[in-house]
Amino acid sequence: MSGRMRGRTAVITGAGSGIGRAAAELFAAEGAAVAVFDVRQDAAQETVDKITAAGGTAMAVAVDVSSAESVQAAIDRTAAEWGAVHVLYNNAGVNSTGSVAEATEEDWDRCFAVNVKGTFLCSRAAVPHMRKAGGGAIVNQASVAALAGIPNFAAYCAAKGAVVSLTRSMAADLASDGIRVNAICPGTVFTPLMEPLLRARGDGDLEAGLAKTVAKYPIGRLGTPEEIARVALFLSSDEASFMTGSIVASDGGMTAV
Ligand code: 1HS
Repeated sequence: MSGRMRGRTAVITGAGSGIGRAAAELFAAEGAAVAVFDVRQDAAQETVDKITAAGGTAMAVAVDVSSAESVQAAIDRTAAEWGAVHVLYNNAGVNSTGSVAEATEEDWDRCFAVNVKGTFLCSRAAVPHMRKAGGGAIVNQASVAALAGIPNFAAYCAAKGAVVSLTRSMAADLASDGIRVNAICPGTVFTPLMEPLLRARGDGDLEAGLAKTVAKYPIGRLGTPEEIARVALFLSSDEASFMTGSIVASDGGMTAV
């Protein structure tokens, strides 16, 4: 632990599981007070319990990132509790199913509501607090799906592409406020979000789906939540002080080949 987040308040969305939970634990270990946002209160509370058991500071906030009202209330509550919001990690995301020929309108809308609109709404609510604090850092969760066509994942690919474009737009708009905005494009990490895709890829057999997926990764394995969390920590920290508008792949070489 080197205290890279000491004195900072960090909001992490989707922090009740997967990469978000790993990031919440890591940021807290580095000294941040972490607002653990998740659509499931119990999942958020579990993350908070892990953090507090390790001596960190965190609070659980149930929030639907696709709802402007819910997001505004959650961000304002965080700022009221801790006096500031310095870091926002827009990690919450949902999957989609099917190629463009099969995807349902409902699936498409849900994918954009959470992955894209959620990023917009959380950022919009957090920016005034960051301005008040004299600056901040936003990290958006994109995906390798923004950089390469992933079969049977049309809405997700499109939504993550939008997150990349939104990241560049936000970086341009917010640089003068001292707010840096970057995106991570993780390769596949075995999290609850990924399980349905992996199972479908193996025609219902998770092990077969995992093997097919690993074959796409030159490094010979999938990523871990902790590996992506470390990239988010770096981008959120002063170590990345000259980085804004960057789209950072962390994908074991998947998009390099
Ligand atoms: C869900 C995550 O953003 C990864 S997109 C799917 C990538 S892969 O499994 O087809 O390599």
